[in-house]
Amino acid sequence: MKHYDYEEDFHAKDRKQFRKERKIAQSTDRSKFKKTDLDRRVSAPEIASHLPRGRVIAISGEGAWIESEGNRILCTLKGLLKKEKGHSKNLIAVGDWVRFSDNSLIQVEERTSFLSRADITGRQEQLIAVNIDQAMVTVSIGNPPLKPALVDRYLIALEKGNIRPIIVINKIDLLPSIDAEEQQFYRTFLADYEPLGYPILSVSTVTGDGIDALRSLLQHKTSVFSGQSGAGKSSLLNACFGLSLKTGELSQKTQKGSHTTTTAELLPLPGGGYCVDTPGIRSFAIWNLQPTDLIHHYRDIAKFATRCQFPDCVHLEEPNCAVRKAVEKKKLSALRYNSFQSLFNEIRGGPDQRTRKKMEEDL
Ligand SMILES: Nc1nc2c(ncn2[C@@H]2O[C@H](COP(=O)(O)OP(=O)(O)OP(=O)(O)O)[C@@H](O)[C@H]2O)c(=O)[nH]1
Ligand SMILES: [Mg+2]
Ligand SMILES: [Zn+2]
Repeated sequence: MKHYDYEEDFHAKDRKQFRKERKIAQSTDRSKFKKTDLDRRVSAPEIASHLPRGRVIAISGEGAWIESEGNRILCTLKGLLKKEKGHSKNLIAVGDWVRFSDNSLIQVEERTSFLSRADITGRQEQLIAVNIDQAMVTVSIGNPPLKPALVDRYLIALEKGNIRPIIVINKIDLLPSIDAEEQQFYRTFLADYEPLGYPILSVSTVTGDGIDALRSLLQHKTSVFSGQSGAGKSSLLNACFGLSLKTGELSQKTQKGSHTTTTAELLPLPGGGYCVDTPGIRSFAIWNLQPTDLIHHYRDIAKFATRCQFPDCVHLEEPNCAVRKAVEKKKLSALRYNSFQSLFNEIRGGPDQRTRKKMEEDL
């Protein structure tokens, strides 16, 4: 049997047609733009297969807790691994598969996915969890209030890290008691974000709304819960699986979360699956995001961008910007455009570090 190296050989007689189709495909193809950062990671050197293998379930000041064949072992990072530290704030993260020997980590396996952000200095990457299937981007209504710009930051970081996003809107029981404007904001959010194609769940640990649906999404998968402090990440895990993770009241003074969960931990779920509960974030700056790449992470905006008058339009002030026109005509979500705009200005390096930090906190 003839071996065909390329699809093109196979279709030799339709070559002309094939070329035409390829040209069309290439003109609409975004694959040259690398959405995930995975391939930039160095692959692990030859696996030390003679050593025991385990998974990082938590990291504390003393070292990393590894689970291996039902045992929990505290390991430290020594020698080899420490030298590899480059732009990363943390060399290993919850979810890593490792090889270890005599309570020392010897090797970290290549990751299939990761959730990371820039640390507070903006100069180092901080890994939140790795080797994860899906992330529950946890937001709430009431307190803390719904923040679409924060959701968008997660969507971008998750796309870069090859993790499926699921948007979880908690505290839906508060809907009747929040003011009319906020209620409308929630509805606009749903209307604007549903077309993006990510699953969105409205849930409440108080009424039990959406808890069954959330549980079934979590079952048999490895997930991470991330979001602002006080959004109810730990409460949701407790409600879904009868766990007793510590939860905390919002601060009476600021109505902000009280940073109850202090370390990320990989938890086995009853019935199968794993979940990482993480500490609430104060701000979320995306690691390694170039201004020119930003638009590719906003598919809805990118769709209009090709019609702008100037090919180098950045869709802020330029005349005849098709993106701004689409917002004016309500063909494009103002929530999405606003977050694009502020994130673009932020990563373009406009504001100094202090202002940037403040902007992130004000999200
Ligand atoms: N009204 C209402 N309150 C909720 C709901 N879920 C959680 N809460 C409350 O929100 C507060 C914060 O809950 P936590 O589960 O500690 O929030 P968290 O996201 O884990 O916070 P950190 O660990 O600090 O990041 C607690 O007072 C919960 O009782 C809900 O569905 N409705
Ligand atoms: Mg918590
Ligand atoms: Zn434009």
